[in-house]
Parts: sequence; structure tokens; C-alpha cells
Amino acid sequence: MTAEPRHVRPYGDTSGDGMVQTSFTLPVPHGPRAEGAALLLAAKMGMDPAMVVHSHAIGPDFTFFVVYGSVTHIVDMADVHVVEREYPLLPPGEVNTAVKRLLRRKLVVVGACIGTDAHTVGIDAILNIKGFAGEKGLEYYRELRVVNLGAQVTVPELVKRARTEKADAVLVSQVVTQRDAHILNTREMSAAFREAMGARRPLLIAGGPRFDPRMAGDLGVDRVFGRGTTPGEVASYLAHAITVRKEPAA
Ligand code: B12
Repeated sequence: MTAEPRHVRPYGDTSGDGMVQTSFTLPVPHGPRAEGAALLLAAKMGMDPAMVVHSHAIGPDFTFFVVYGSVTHIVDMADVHVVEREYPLLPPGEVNTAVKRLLRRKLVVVGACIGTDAHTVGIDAILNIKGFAGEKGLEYYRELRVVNLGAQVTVPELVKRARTEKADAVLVSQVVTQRDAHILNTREMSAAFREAMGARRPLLIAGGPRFDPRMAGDLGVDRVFGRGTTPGEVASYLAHAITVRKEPAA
């Protein structure tokens, strides 16, 4: 593998030519004026030159565009700040062994979609035995006990159930992001656990396609998982997190 370059630009036809493609909708009827507006927007976004490679009407008053062009911007890799996985990916057998050794009982996971969110496919992909992307879900792990509460669970209900089940970890999914519902709901959830249980609260994990893993602190949770998360990543995180709690020196 060659060393990472310090400054990068997108690659289209030739290295560093800056070519990108983007799509958006404008509230303008389909036609030449709409295409002109799309190109003006593209120029303001730093695409120069840019061309509309596709446009079509969405009803009488809107137009959808795909615009292709070269961006003038350069990314300095020194300015990139992301959350990188700081724990190893473990196969299910090793997760089970770690849980058994550290807890001497099953680790209890309570999962739910909170608020009005009814998008259960994501949390099911992580929890259900059939799993996701070729990996089995958490229900497959012998040393994990999974309680999946499903959709539209209120925060008080979640806290109550987590207590009853003696949850070690609470996993919430938030897919709808309209009016920042995912952020507000997750903050409400973490505040409720802090108020009800203080330092004895379970691990709090939030997930969904529009979360940024860097948001964990701001949301008051221990970890945030974004789009494309696999069950193995979550199970390995659980093993890592309980190790840190039980054996801080490790
Ligand atoms: C299927 C679907 C539905 C189904 C949901 C069925 C179900 N039982 O889940 C139905 C038809 C019910 C539905 C309804 C609505 N939907 Co919808 N829906 C989708 C769709 C097409 C796919 C979502 C999906 O299943 N993805 C597949 C899963 C596997 O991916 P995922 O959710 O990202 O999950 C992964 C990761 O994010 C992560 N993850 C997710 N949760 C968690 C949790 C934890 C703890 C962890 C660790 C990881 C994790 O792991 C998963 C695996 O990698 C999306 C569009 C899209 N293509 O994404 C719209 C979409 C999410 N829906 C949308 C909307 C607007 C709605 C409605 C409001 C529409 C309406 N006006 O009625 C309603 C809302 C209903 C409600 N009360 O929530 C919007 C949301 C826009 C926004 N900014 O908020 C989207 C993006 C469509 C769009 N482009 O407009 N929807």
C-alpha cells in the first residue's frame, strides 16, 4: 500500500481532475431556467466547469437534477477527524468467551426504535438472528440475551423495561431525521437513563444512517453507529466496553 497523500482531490477521468456528481431538487418548473439555476448553484458549490447531465420534472413545480463537474476544492488529510474503531473485531465465539469470563452470566441487550420512528429494519439487522451483510445478529450469540422492543417505544417505557430486564446495554435506532428528531429523541433518552439510574445506567448505544459517530458525547451516549454497521461490529464493541468497565487497566 502506498502512503496516504497529504492533499487530495476527486478522481474522475484523470488523477486529481476533481470530477464529482451530485443530485438535488429545485422548486422551479422543468426547463431552461431551471437548468440555469442548477448550474448557478453548482458554481456556488465550487463546481467549475459543471454540466447538467440529467434533469426531469417532479410534478409541475419542481425539477430533479444530476450535475457533473470539477470541484475547485482540495482536501488536506491533516484536517480529517473521524472516529476510528479502537477495538478488535471478534468472531462470535470470542465475544461469548469474553462475556462469560467477565460477567459469569449472559449480557442483556434491550433494543428499540424510540419516539415515533417505525423504521425497524436497521435495528432488526443488528439484533435478529438472521443478521446483516452475511453476519449473524446479536440473537445468535450464546452469551447475549436480546430483548427487541420493536417500533415507537417511548423513553419512559424503554427505561422501565431496561430496569426490569436488568439491561447491560440499551440499543436505540433512529432513522427519521426530520426536524432533528433523531438528535432530540436520543438526548431525551440518555438524560432519562442518567436521571433514573445515574452511574448504574446501562451502556447506551444509538444507531441510524444519518448519525455521525462523532456525536456520541453530544448525545450523551457511549457509542454511535452509522450506516452500514454490521452486527459483528456491535458485538465486538459490547465485549470491548464491558472489558473496559470490569478491567479498566486492560
Ligand atoms: C423501509 C422504509 C420505510 C418503511 C419502514 C418499515 C420498517 N418496518 O422498518 C415504512 C414504509 C413503514 C416507512 C415509513 C416512513 N418513512 Co421510510 N424509509 C424506508 C427506507 C426505504 C429504507 C429504510 C431501511 O429499511 N433501510 C435498511 C436498513 C438495514 O438500513 P438502516 O436503517 O440505515 O440501518 C443500518 C444502519 O443505519 C445501522 N443502524 C440502524 N439503526 C441502528 C441501531 C443501532 C443500535 C445500531 C448499532 C445500528 C443501527 O445498522 C443498520 C445495518 O447496517 C428509507 C429510504 C432508504 N433507502 O434508506 C425510507 C426513509 C427512512 N423513510 C422516510 C420517511 C420520511 C418515512 C415516513 C415519514 C413517510 C411518510 N410520510 O409516511 C414514514 C415514517 C414512519 C414512522 N413513523 O417512522 C425518509 C426519512 C427522511 C428523513 N430525513 O427523516 C427516508 C430516508 C426516505 C426518504 N428519502 O425520504 N419507511
